[in-house]
Amino acid sequence: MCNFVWLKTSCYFVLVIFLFLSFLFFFSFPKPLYFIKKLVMQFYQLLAAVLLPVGAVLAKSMTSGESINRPLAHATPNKGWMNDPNGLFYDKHDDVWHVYYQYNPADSVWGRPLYWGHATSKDLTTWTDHGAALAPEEDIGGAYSGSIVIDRNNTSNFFNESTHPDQRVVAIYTYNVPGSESQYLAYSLDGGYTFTKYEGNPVLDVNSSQFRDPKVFWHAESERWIMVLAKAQEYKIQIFGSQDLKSWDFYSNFSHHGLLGYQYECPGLAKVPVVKKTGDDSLEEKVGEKWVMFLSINPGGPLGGSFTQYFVGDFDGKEFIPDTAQTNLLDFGKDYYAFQAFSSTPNDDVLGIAWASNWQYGAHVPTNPWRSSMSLVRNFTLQEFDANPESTQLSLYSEPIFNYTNLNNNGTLHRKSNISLSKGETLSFNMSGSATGLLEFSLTWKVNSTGLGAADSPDLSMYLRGASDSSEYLRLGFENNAAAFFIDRGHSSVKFVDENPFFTDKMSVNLQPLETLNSAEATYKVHGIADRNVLELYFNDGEVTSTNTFFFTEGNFIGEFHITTGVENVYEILDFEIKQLSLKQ
Ligand code: KTE
Repeated sequence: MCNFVWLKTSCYFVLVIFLFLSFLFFFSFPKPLYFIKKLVMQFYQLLAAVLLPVGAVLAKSMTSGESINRPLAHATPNKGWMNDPNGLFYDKHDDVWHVYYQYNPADSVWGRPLYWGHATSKDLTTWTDHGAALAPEEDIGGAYSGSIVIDRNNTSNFFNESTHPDQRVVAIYTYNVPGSESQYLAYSLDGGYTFTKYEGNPVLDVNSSQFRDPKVFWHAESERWIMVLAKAQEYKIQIFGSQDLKSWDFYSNFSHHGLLGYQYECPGLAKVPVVKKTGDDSLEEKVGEKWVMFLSINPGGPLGGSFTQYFVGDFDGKEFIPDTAQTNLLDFGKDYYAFQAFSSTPNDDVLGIAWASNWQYGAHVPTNPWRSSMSLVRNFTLQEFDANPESTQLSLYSEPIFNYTNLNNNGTLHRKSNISLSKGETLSFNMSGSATGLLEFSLTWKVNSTGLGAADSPDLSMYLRGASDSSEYLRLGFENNAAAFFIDRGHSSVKFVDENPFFTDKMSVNLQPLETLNSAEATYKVHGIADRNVLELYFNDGEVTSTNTFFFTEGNFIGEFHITTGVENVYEILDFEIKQLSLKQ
């Protein structure tokens, strides 16, 4: 699809070069032919006035059909519909990461028969799509969400020595037909590419139509497989235990916690390392572990539609006990849902992915012939977070896995100096020449609030503008009086952005200082990755995140980054770097 872009660009290029060369040629004419030159020049001006826009329309018409704003470093299905991440696992033997997903290959909206799609990666950044891996029993059915475990000790007895212990893949998923949801097993003898259904399915059936999304893990302390799954509309996360993945004993309910919304979905339970920053804040040392219960809600999210929350507590092998009554948002954006953690990660790191969309509008976003992408993989740890001057909380911090191995750096612009921005001054970075749509940036700024009155626009703003049409842009920024970072994704000529009533265009995130220098000065940091139609923002080294899709006209990739302020002597850019990246072919 990207050769369409080159086709469009090269049409333009040839046209401009041809006009330029012919102007040069006629300028060199001797004086006596001046009147001919004048006539010809007028002809060329007329030609340019007509051809260039026509060329653009022609070129664009050649690119319609396949949407060319497909993200480069976020997993997307080649075609069809994607939601929830499923069955995430790391194959230690082949050093391959596997992502499955809720998949409708027949259309770019959710529908039955619903499959598990499959993608793999060696770098957790670039993905290869393998299409459908797990099919429902009947066309009226759906292989709904679930998880995968590596049954190294063959407790299920599905395997023999011919399957390497690191590749003894067992999927546990909900088989849904209208009116019934029960839990099924399928195992793979080829490392997760094809599956055989267990002939004893279902392994867990409580005669319910709202009983789904099993997340299973091995609990070494009790030597049991533990399953958490949703009794969705009773607001229960039910916990079961098993020795062989086939027979399950009910252990406990974790119910009516957090925001209930319409229903519970896609729960997860993971043991998360507690880390402390040491010395110069770059190193982290592990000081303990706590258990985290993840839970998705849809609809009923605080920003509308879907969202994922989490609770911090302990797990004794049967029951999850939260430390407090507090629930937490896993991400403060609109497009981070159905989070799932990987199985069998190195060092048992807690790495996970969410669906980068929202049920409120996911079926209407203007991409084709596919819809939705996954988020980047994030590495989660628990750290002390100073919520306010008198309280600290144990909070999830996340760091994006953004591996450059298979990416080209198309150019880095870096301003590492203390730049005090004066009112209305703009710091501009232009990378439009080779806009790929994949940008990574990092900005650390300092606020001196002594100069801050009730000014009319006390903000620090960043404008991320389209390379070929700068009237389409994202506006991000920080406002010290509100102690909040804002995201504005409403400036686009794409109809969906303007017309969809749920595609919230302005959001914000409460942002406390990364470092308080004194009573008047503090520093803040944002690390962002924009990938054609998804923007992930990590604040203060991952203390809080906001993930949002955005949609510009096809091919109008972000190429300009402008930083400006509406007040005098308040904001200082301590460090700014921006990288433009592309895929290695
Ligand atoms: C699906 O809209 C319904 O019909 C649910 O709210 C979506 O449910 C099915 O997607 C989820 C999971 O609970 C299901 O297993 C899966 C969450 O595609 O997105």
